[in-house]
Amino acid sequence: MKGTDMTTTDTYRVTGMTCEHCVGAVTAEIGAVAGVTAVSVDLVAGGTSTVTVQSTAPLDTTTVAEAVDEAGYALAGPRDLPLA
Ligand SMILES: [Cu+2]
Repeated sequence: MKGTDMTTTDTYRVTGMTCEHCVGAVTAEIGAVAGVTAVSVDLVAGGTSTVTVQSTAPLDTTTVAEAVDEAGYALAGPRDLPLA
């Protein structure tokens, strides 16, 4: 065992979200992924929203994509967003 508070933060882009209900659905689905400790969504209604996910270990992009798909939305790009 090394560190105790290892946290990975990844940023994803999700399209198709339009309101707080969408945010709630995506937050719940991604939040249910094993290892995820926090999900925050920067909503861009009708555009490409930014979803920041914190987890105890690096997540598999496919797993996140499936969670987003489950919520009814689409992952637009994997962890490739440099936050300005
Ligand atoms: Cu909505």
